[in-house]
Amino acid sequence: MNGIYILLGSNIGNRLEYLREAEQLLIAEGIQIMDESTIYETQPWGKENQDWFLNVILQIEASQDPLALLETLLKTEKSLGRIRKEKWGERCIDIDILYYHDQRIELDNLKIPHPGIESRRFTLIPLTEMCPLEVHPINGKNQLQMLAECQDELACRLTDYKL
Ligand code: PH2
Ligand code: MG
Ligand code: MG
Repeated sequence: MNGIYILLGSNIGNRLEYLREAEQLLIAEGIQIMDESTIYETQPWGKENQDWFLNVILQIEASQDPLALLETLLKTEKSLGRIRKEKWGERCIDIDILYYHDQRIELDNLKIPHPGIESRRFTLIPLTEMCPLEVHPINGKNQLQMLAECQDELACRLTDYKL
């Protein structure tokens, strides 16, 4: 992988506004936005009895190492009012690190590449749009291959929303 990729998701309240505010807060933290995917409206994965998400992926540049970046992302979630309840439950904003170049990290609080990438169309579709041929540093597959093999059938709809 060439680059740092983060996934933003929201499924409560004014979802688009949460994504926009998150991006502005990240910029204020000194994070540069290099590229952004289409915003998708996606069926909830993992716990289906909740509202649909808006998801978008950003390719960023940051001087921070992965753990410091995680702290910045958690701080941003907090300042947007995120309250952590259940795993996979509804959230006004979630910001996850998907890839940090070819780094591999396995800590209790941080796994990179994100372990959910291969099993989630809502992640693989925007990644395939942005960097179809970039290779996952552990399984050796590119984003397009992973999408072709993905068993997830939950819907991901293109939207016209802009950050
Ligand atoms: N995030 C989850 C669980 N389920 N489903 C969709 N569609 N989008 C998400 O961002 C999402 C999810 C856990 O973070
Ligand atoms: Mg998440
Ligand atoms: Mg998260």
